[in-house]
Amino acid sequence: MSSAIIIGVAGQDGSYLAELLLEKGYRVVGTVQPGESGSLENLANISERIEIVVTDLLDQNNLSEVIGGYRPGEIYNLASQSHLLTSLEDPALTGEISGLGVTRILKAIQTTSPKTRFFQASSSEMFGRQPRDVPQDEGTPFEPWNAYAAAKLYAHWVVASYRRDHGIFACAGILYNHESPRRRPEFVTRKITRAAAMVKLGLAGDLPLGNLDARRDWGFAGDFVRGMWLMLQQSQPDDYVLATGETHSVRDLCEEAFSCVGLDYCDYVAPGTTDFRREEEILLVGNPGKARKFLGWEPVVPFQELIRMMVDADLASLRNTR
Ligand code: G4F
Repeated sequence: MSSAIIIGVAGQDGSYLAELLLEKGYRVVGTVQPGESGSLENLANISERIEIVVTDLLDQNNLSEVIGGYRPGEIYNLASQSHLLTSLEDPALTGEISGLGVTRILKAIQTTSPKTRFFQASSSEMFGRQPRDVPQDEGTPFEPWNAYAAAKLYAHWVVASYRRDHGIFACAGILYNHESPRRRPEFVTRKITRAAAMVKLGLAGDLPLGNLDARRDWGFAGDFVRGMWLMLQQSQPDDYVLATGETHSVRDLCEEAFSCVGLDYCDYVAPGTTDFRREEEILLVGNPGKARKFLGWEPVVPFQELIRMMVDADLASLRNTR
């Protein structure tokens, strides 16, 4: 029986990946960080079928015990403080978890379970504010602009060094924005789909936002976890961009979400009323050509369907809690 540890199983990506691996017949062990065991709602449907272990990315001995204890076929690291602004409130902790934490996992693999295959969630944020190429691919130079991106890049390069110097089967996915009904509401997609549902149900009247012209390459998290799994099934380890290759603006997102509930976003959205990176004019869009060619990976859920799925889920959960 195949086995996997998902580090950070309680988040959006962890829960989708756990479901995918269970469907494929894996034994799944999921880790949560100390103090996190109360927030497992994403796992509600599968909690009986996975084992949960508290693991601390700051503690080398603890990681070695857990990894050496299970010696799984695969480990996926999806743990990080992924909300950009929150991660920058404690940049040292961000570096500890998103950067050094990955080194500790790789060290534990090398010393206790060197045949384990490893996936690391890298981020398109590593390309910085003015990427040389549009769209970006695996050869685009990295120019991280903040502590979150720098920590992710440190981890990305440590993955490459363990692959090259220690023979570990380690892969990194350079992930563009990926969303779902399980996205936390501090991210802009969920903030908007939830607000559209609330306005529709008479629970809110307006939606303060930052820059409506900001653009992102938004895909569905369920498609992305399939890409992660595919990377670990290849004969050789490598890094791949996972992206849709399309961008939409925050304005498109508002238009789409409010139209799902039969409303015009212009009547509710107050742009420029949060100071959310108002100055931002970057064009982050990925070229998933390598993943398509070598992994046979395609994002299946298009933007409109993704937003519809999120609005419908928000409507359903708000109706349930009324
Ligand atoms: O949803 P966001 O907060 O995601 P962001 O910053 O792009 O980060 C996500 O994707 C990255 C990969 O590219 C990951 F590395 C990272 O971990 C995370 O998953 O913001 C999306 C866009 C930004 O341009 C932001 O400036 O929406 C813009 N925006 C405009 N008004 C807003 C708002 N974002 C938020 N969260 N809230 C606003 O009111």
